[in-house]
Amino acid sequence: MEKTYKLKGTPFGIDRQYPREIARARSELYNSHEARDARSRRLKMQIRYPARLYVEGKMVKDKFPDWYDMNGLKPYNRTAEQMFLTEDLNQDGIMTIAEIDAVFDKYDANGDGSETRNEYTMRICGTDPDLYQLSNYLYDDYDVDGDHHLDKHDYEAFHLKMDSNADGQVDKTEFVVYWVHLFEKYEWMGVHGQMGHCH
Ligand SMILES: [Ca+2]
Ligand SMILES: [Ca+2]
Ligand SMILES: [Ca+2]
Repeated sequence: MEKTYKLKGTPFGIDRQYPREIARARSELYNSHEARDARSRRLKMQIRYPARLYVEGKMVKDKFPDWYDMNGLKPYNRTAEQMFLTEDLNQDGIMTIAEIDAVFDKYDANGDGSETRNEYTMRICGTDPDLYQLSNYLYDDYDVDGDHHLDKHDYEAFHLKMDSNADGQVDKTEFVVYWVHLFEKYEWMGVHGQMGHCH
């Protein structure tokens, strides 16, 4: 919806480059039996992002049922900056390992000091189901040693990954650059092997 709104007023309705796969799916939808039928009966027909056919406000076809919508996080650099400002608890412009640890404490549902994939992704499901797929990818990134638990060791390693000039500190610029890259990397990734949906 938000996307549709943003596109209003551009000369051809589409102001950004859709990846070819989406463009093709949208064109297939437009030429589908259902769409032609709707047009011939003068019903209200819409193709919503990324490739969903709506007739009279009802979705009749979805080419990417597992699509996850990251538009809510755009622009990524603003989101990343906002994350840094909230997570930099002592507001000194530096993200420490202890501050990263504190961020994850809120996902530690059973309070054992380590966060499992399930605890993390369930919490994301509770706040924003659209981000469930992304949350699985992010968990892979946080869980540097891949043992499906987040603990001090992972926070140290994650801190190291963000510290691009290797001076032992993660400043706002490093943080934002790292996160924009992460968001962009996972934007077109498709469905994570773990699970399609919140459950
Ligand atoms: Ca700090
Ligand atoms: Ca781990
Ligand atoms: Ca640094």
